[in-house]
Amino acid sequence: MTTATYTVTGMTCGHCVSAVTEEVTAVPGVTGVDVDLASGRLTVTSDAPVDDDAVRAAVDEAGYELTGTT
Ligand SMILES: [Cu+2]
Repeated sequence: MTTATYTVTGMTCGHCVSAVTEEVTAVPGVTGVDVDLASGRLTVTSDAPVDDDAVRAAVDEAGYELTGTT
């Protein structure tokens, strides 16, 4: 199992959190998504490492911006 953490900006409420969670959950290989609204931290769990660009595209699709990877 792999866990990757990213920073997302632009989220302001629970709706934003669900939008990001929904889009990122749809990325192939992703098994778990956790979003912390206060810090903008996005934690993605997967069986194998997921392409950062795929996560970035999913966050973009939700209407927000992935500004960092950690
Ligand atoms: Cu919102």
